[in-house]
Amino acid sequence: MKIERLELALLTLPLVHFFETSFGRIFEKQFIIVRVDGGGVTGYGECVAEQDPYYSSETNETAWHIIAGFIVPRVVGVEFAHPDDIFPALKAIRGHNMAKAAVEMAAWDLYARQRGEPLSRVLGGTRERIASGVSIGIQDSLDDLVKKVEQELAAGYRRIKIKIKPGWDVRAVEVVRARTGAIPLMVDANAAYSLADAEHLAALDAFDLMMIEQPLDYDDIADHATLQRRLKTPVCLDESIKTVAIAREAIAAGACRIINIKPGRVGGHRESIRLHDLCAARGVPVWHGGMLESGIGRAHNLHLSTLPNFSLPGDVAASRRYYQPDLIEPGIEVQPDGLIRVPDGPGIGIHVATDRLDRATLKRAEFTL
Ligand code: OSB
Ligand code: MG
Repeated sequence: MKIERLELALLTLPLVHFFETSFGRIFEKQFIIVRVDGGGVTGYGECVAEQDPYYSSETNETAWHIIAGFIVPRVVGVEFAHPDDIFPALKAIRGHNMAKAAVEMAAWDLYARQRGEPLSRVLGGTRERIASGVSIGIQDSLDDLVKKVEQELAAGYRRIKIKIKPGWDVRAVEVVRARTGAIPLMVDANAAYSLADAEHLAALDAFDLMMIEQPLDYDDIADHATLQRRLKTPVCLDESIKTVAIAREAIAAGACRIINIKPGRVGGHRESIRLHDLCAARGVPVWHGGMLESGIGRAHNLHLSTLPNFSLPGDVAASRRYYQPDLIEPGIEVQPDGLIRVPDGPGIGIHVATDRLDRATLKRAEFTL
């Protein structure tokens, strides 16, 4: 497989509804789409970096800089036997996993399309449908939050995650539990707490949550281990799991009982599969996270979620929850039973509406051999 041409486009898309986490509130998403061409076939990837370096240290500008200046010279015009070989070929570039993943994942789509096989099969997936959950941001009021939860349950979603932060945590969970009953419920703190809050976080143990995601700082494995010893609720790590090696240490330290996999955070599909396999071997369940992706990134997530140890519903919801219209046609839909059917056409198996992509594009660059 050879990438003969690589194109970058920086896009902006308005969100259907604002999204608020402990980092702040956003009304639109800016992101990079990577298009690769080879052998008359096209593949797509999406970079999950955001405008601000809050979720991770990467931003769209750093990703653009790293892809254009350092990744392109190592992949464009280079013959690769398999997309597995791309991440190791980028070893000299330290970090910048979101930039690497965007290119690597586009190459997987290209490879699968060249073979005429769905990406799920090429990745080693074993399911045709995946269980879908939703992530609900911080709202203006607890009433708004309950309304949102009820709306998503009615749409069929199998698991509800609510974002928490100091001042919007125990009470929010208590109200949702009281009003919606024994639903599969979890919370995500996006690193908003410290170990000094352990006592306060232990109050969440009363609500039978599936897990608490990333309560403490993004690089604080040791404190998560201390916290997990004090909580009944399983800790799930997101931001902290930047590499497979860190995951191995986190599991050994008892810092988490569940791991959220986002290919952008670990460098693409190959590293996600390695992380998935490590967790399977250690008896740690995983689920697929989300980064407010457009339909292109979402389709990649859908295919990766077909691997067997993705045993918990992920944040891979219908595309229309975030963007209307989205960049793909038809959109990704959740069935009334809360499952999403994985496209079975070649590659990611979706059609990119290039006219919409062009309209949302702020800047573009092209690289050829
Ligand atoms: O922590 O999982 C997170 C969105 C942006 C950045 C970080 C996170 C999220 C979400 C949304 O929770 C998940 C989704 O795409 O539905
Ligand atoms: Mg998270």
